[in-house]
Amino acid sequence: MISHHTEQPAPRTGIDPVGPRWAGALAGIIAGGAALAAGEVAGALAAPRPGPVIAVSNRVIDEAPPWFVDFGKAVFGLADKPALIAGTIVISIVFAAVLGIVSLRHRLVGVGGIVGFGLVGLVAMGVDAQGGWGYAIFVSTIAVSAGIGTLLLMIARVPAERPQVHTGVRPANVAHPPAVARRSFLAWIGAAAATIGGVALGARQLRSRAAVEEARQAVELVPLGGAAEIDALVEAAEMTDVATTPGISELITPNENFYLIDTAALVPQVDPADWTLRIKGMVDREVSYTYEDLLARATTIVPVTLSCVSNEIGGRLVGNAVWQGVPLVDLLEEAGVREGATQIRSQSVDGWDCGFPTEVAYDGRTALVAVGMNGEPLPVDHGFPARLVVSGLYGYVSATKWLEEIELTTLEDFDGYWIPRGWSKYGPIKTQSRIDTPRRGAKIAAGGQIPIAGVAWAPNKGITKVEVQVDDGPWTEATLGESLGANAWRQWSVAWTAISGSHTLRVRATDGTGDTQTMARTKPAPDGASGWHTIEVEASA
Ligand SMILES: Nc1nc2c(c(=O)[nH]1)N[C@H]1C(S)=C(S)[C@@H](COP(=O)(O)O)O[C@H]1N2
Ligand SMILES: [Mo]
Repeated sequence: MISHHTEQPAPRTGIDPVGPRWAGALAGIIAGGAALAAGEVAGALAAPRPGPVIAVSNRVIDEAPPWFVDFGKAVFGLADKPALIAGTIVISIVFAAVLGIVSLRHRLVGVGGIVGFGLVGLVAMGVDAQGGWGYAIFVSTIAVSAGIGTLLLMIARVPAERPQVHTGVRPANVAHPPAVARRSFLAWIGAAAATIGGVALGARQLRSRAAVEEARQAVELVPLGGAAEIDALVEAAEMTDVATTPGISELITPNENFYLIDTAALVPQVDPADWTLRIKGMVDREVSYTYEDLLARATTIVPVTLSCVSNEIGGRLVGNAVWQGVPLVDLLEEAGVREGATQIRSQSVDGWDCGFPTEVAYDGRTALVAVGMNGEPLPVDHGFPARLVVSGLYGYVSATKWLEEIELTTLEDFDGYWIPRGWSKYGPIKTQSRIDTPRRGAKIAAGGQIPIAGVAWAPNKGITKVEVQVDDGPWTEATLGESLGANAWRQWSVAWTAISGSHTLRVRATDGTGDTQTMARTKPAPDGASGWHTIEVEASA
């Protein structure tokens, strides 16, 4: 391990006898890369269990303070997860570079650092809901061995420091031996980097075998009589003047445009062939259902608007889809809910959970174990093979994706994932309305008639009235689109002729209980934003 250049006494010119830092850093980076790639390939052998990078990213999402997560969402938007994964890799690489530099003098510290690095991954994979300790030890051992081996191999090849030339003229004969060592070192680094790239690609390839999209494509939803009825209803509703207003939200949000919110760094891949839904806890008998069981019983089909509690006034974290599934109470009845079971807790395969009062499921509203979304099996991103959809509750208390377990418990005994993170225990959706067109800040032509239009929702209550106010004028009642039922949002439109100048447009909705949205503005935390969506536009001749 001692390289040739230490045979000579160290010159006193400030030359480091153990090699330059850049070389140490490179050796460390390559060692870190080798550890990551080896860990990922070992992890991919056990896919869909999460590899070390995803497991660590999952822990960051779960343990990070809310401001960190909010910051990530604000800066990266929908790309917040790829950004988090990239961040995990970058931090690992920087750490590895530092370890490499330290290893130039203290190899044991470098080795210890890699072991520490491996322990972080081990714990992350061990505690992950889709991981496990045996798996974690297997993957970490392989990763750490590859990391240490590569570090020692590379450090031993670090070239001597290039002599510092104070005269500004490089002595012709001095440069050669170090140059050869440097070239050989870089050749080793290059070869290792290529190997790491290959292994990483292999890991990706292996992991894609665990993807369930193919299994999903093969699923056939039960064709329902009701489906044709709903299709006809939707088709008719889509032809009204309100629905065809340019710029208005589509009545049914296509799956690929439906907002996505979850804490999974990598979308869980659940093979329906080895999946069951269990109902347990305060029940007379535990029951479990296979995917086939649920498919055969998924005879309820209904449009329901789903919203995220984080949706800002005027925001886009809301969508309306036609869900197909099994009524939740049918399954609960088969298990037999015991006296005193005041809360329904549900959990996903990746360990996320939430809960809502049992009485909500029994108050007559639509509450489904859903297997279909807009005529297709649930998209993998939206919870394949099954999820909960409870009309009138925000997603964070009800809409568990990749559903695996329903547990009857009490309100006191359990708080869902988001409750200790600052969100309200109860999450009824607040009645809301949004102006889709014109857009905020739009420049419009004065004198001509334009539509002001959008959507309003109060799932489980329904929308009965939408009103629009221009500047401080009177509230004008909008024309409503066809209703798809009390669970679905309603499109609305008003014709407006603007005079030159800037204008403030406001909207407010009234729901089926007769309540009109409050003008009092609140932030989304802790129980959903309130207030009227208000925008400014500019009209000119
Ligand atoms: N497994 C799991 N299910 C989950 C979540 C999650 O983080 N994990 N997030 C919930 C939240 S906060 C919302 S708003 C909805 C969003 O559902 P969507 O992504 O299908 O729009 O899913 C809910 N179900
Ligand atoms: Mo949410």
